[in-house]
Amino acid sequence: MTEAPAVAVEPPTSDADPFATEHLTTPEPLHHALREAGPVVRLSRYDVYALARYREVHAALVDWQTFQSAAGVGLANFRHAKPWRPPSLLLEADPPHHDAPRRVLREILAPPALRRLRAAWQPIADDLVDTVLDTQGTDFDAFEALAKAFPLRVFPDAVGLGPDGRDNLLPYGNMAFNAFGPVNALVQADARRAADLSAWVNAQCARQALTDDGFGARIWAAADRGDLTHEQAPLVVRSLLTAGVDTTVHGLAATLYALASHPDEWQRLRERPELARVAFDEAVRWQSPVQTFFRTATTDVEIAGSLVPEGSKILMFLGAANRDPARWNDPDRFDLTRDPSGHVGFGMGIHQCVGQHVARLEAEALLTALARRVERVELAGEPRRHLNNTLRSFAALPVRVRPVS
Ligand code: QZP
Repeated sequence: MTEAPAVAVEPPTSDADPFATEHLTTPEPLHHALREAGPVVRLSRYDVYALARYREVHAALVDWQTFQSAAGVGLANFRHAKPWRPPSLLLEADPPHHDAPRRVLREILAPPALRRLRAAWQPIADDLVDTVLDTQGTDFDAFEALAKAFPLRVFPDAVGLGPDGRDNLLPYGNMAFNAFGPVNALVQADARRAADLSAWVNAQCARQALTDDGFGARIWAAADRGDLTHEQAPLVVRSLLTAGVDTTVHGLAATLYALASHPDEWQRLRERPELARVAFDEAVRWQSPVQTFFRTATTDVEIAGSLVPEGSKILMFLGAANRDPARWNDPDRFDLTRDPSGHVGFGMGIHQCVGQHVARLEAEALLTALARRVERVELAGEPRRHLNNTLRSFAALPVRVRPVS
């Protein structure tokens, strides 16, 4: 990215609505059209700029000085519009404010801190798969039975939540991820429960609501040490509850969908269970459970010859970048022999998903359990999508399995 030049080309314009049902349901044709149209495309409907090629998405993600987050990473510009909730100290902040909360959460969610969870989660995943096979037989909904059930069994306990109201977690996240988009029918449908869901989540962030051995307690302990203020602590807990549930549920669903629809890749995983991590990352590349988010230009900036004015919202298409043929060989293929590292499904740069090690641990435990007990897995019907302005989500994933005899 460079300073704005004296002469800049007008970027091509599209009147497509990326948040329309058609594109949320099947995003690939729009992604292809946006990549082909040019490195920057103006979306006239929302007066924002779109990046869909890997090179520009990656460059914008790593340039936090030019592409800020503090004006919000949704369509709403916090410079002019009041956010729907107090901004996240991580997601909706830039350095230097971003740094302390990020450092605290990075330590708490780093691989060494997760070793105990690795040991604890594998038997829980094994038990879940056993129970599903015993009680539901060979045909079941892998979204409900596995992708949803496993994170909800392990993650709220790891945070240290109490037993009541956990069924609010997915609807709260669904609302938060819709809120990054325009105020369309998806956002309006959430409005009825918004106040109650927010009140419940906010109450769970209080110190006395959390057990003394979870991620939540460790955030409060960081405040006692002076690494955060006591006013910041509940908002950092809120980030775990917002970003840590729906993302992993739909990320695991994407992985199970990929494997169920690619029998040769399932066989490869069966032969080499250590491929579980690659399978998850390749599925995150291939489906991009987080499809889009925005940045805001802090200055007039030239992107590949086009001027993007100061204050503009810039929509980054992670899913399009993750299938850009200029970056990936045979990008539409789900392929466990490729190296998916460098995908932008977890973002890139200073905001890159701080919970990704937790997500990978959940995926490893669940895929390892399944690969031990299931010889074959295939789709038993069309998967059903759930529409969300940001998340590529599932409502049902019917599968048929052949258990190991
Ligand atoms: C959501 C938060 C892909 C991101 C938009 C996911 C996300 C990250 C952080 C938060 C929420 O801090 O609340």
